[in-house]
Amino acid sequence: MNATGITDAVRADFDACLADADEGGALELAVGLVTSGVSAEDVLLGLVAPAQVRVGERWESGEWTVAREHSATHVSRLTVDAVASAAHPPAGAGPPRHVLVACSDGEWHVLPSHILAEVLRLRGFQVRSLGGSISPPELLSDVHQSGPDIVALSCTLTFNLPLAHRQIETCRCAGVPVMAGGRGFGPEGTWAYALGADLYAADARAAAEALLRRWPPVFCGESSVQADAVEEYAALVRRRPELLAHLAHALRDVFPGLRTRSDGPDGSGGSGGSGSPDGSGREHEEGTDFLGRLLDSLAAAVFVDDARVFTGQLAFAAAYLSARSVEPRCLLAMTDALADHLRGSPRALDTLSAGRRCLAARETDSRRRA
Ligand code: B12
Repeated sequence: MNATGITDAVRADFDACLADADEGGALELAVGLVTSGVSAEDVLLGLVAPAQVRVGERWESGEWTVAREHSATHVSRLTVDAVASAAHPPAGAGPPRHVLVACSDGEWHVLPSHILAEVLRLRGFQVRSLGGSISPPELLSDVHQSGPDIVALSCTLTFNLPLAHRQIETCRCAGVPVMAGGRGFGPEGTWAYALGADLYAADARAAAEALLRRWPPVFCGESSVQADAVEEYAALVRRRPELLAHLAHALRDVFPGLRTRSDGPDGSGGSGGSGSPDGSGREHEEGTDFLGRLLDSLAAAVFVDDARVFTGQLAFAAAYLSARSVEPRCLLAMTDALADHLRGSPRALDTLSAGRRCLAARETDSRRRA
């Protein structure tokens, strides 16, 4: 039992509800905690959020299918809504404090921002929530229409960082400060500050407390993104289709999914698009999506000038592939194939070298443990 009254047994029961897609059981358990006196904030942050981390681990390890992850996340989403409705937010005292909660462009991890929105509401903030991925022009338009005091920007995936930068700049132009949060902004929000965010908080409770401590929010962030890094990033984005086709061809015998489709004469996979009738077209698409995310992580690492953006993604990819009995050595082949094509991109080459070192260290480590 911890200070919140949420015991390990309660956590295990909630995990079981997620595993069985038991909506009724999950809601009864979570709302029951609130009616018995546990704060709704504690239920959201001490029960639902950590359960979602375990959902991610079970998917990553191959124990759960994507469908099972989806159904569990659906139950968590319903639980967040039910817990928020069962709680009584404080009656509005003082001037209204408007927070606009949005996800970074390309980001479909909505639940973290949803939990943040509910926690802020429970603390008396007036919250408008925009859901998943939103482009800078759409964000700007909403900022103009709704007039928030601050934008709370959520980013889970590091390869969305360059897009988050555009959103932060957009808000700055509109005269609205930005609070950033979510795992994508890195340890202690390192990359949030690098992108010019005015404030960072590690979780929803810290976010509410930081805002209550220092209201109204002010501009204090400054982007440290370098012009030559942006240039090199932009070149990588322009070359993405060519690089992806090169990787798909170079790795067709070592990377899952790629070899199952007949190669066209240009090595780009032919013109059929849908692949063979046995469904290998889909596998090919998944394989190239996977490589595409690695390329995007390399570009994001170049953008924020921090190889950890790429090495973190490689570590995830290696664990994901190992859990599916695929030799993570294919990732080393990927760094080599890319290095061959990126001779004119010094930052990308440095980042790829860091990636190689990270993969080599992982291999030594797993050999030592075997
Ligand atoms: C559910 C889920 C999904 C769902 C999301 C559905 C939804 N409606 O949200 C779907 C199916 C869409 C999905 C897709 C993908 N996912 Co996913 N997903 C998850 C999972 C299991 C849970 C996310 C969640 O709800 N977390 C719970 C919240 C509460 O956690 P949190 O981040 O700690 O949030 C707190 C703080 O960060 C903070 N916070 C968050 N935002 C903000 C904002 C501000 C301003 C502040 C101050 C604070 C703040 O407050 C929150 C509450 O305290 C995570 C696992 C995990 N560890 O999170 C993987 C995970 C994030 N996903 C992952 C991956 C790889 C993907 C995909 C790339 C998979 C694929 N093959 O397509 C796609 C990418 C989609 C995209 N472009 O966005 C990986 C990422 C690993 C990596 N290094 O890249 C993870 C970590 C899974 C894993 N263990 O491997 N995913």
